[in-house]
Amino acid sequence: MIEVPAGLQPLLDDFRAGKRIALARAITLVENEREGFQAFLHAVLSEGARRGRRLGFTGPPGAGKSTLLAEVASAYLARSESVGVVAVDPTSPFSGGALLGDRIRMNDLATDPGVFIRSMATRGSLGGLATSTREVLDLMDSFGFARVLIETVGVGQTELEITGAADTVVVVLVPESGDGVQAMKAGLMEIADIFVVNKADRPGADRLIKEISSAIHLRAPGNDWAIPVLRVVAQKGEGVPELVLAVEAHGAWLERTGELAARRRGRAERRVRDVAERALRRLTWDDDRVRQRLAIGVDAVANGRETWYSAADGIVGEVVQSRVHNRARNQE
Ligand SMILES: Nc1nc2c(ncn2[C@@H]2O[C@H](COP(=O)(O)OP(=O)(O)OP(=O)(O)O)[C@@H](O)[C@H]2O)c(=O)[nH]1
Ligand SMILES: [Mg+2]
Repeated sequence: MIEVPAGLQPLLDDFRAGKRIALARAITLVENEREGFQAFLHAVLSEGARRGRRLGFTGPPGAGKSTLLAEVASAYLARSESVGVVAVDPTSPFSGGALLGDRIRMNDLATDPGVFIRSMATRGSLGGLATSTREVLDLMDSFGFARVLIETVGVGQTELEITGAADTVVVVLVPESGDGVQAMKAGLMEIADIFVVNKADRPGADRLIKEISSAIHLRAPGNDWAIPVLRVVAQKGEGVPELVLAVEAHGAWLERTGELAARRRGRAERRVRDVAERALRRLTWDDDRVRQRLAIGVDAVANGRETWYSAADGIVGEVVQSRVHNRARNQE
């Protein structure tokens, strides 16, 4: 699994040489889980800790996340920091036009040679989405961007999970009625490192800022990062320099307190477990004897002679047996 197939070697060379086209192809390789994708990831990730700072933007549909992300990206580009962008579009009927809209809004940005933008559509399988998005972020990191920006719509658990892959999470809300309450319900309160009240050119911004600020005070003490609530008009770039400063301050806090290392460790643990569990699943169902045991177990359950508990127990027993057997054979 760790050996990169010979066919992928040219792609690996181009990726290492920093060619954009190779990054785009590598992302496709990973998204489609084509043969050798894990070996490819292993190869580029084991080359050292080239880690970009990851900044996530989340919030309700149409809150101005893309507009804001483009502004923040421009600020980084202006100081010669390269930027990778991953925009995740949920395939929800409510945001059918999101991809096209993002393309238009990010157009100016996309012509800058310092930036690389990738949109990903969510798939049917929830786990699939979370997994491949994380891997695309890994690719972005190892390609060597100084900053990796992620946009997700804060609508469901999966989106929250992806946002959890960021070092700093910016939750973008707008003064439309009930947004603050909505945010708390959607679990956005728990994941925010920075709040942005965008579209502050519209009425109700002050009330929302107050609402969020008092909700923050109700949160459990002990966390000594004071979550800022920023007033922003992304369309005009107002409040963007303050946001960039807040992101820096949060980054410094993460490092000072050891929280950055803790978050990355937590992420690493989830990833190792994920990959190990996937490998175990493959190992289980790729084994002929296990599949035979499954068929027998299913019949027995259908006839009322076994329950799924005893049948599953039999399968686990078979997997262990099979491992012991293989190990003994390998040692001969
Ligand atoms: N009035 C006002 N409109 C804004 C502001 N920022 C963005 N918009 C507009 O809000 C609309 C949605 O902006 P986007 O940046 O696409 O929002 P989004 O959150 O990325 O949207 P989705 O990705 O579709 O969820 C666009 O028409 C923007 O021009 C702002 O500060 N004030
Ligand atoms: Mg968007």
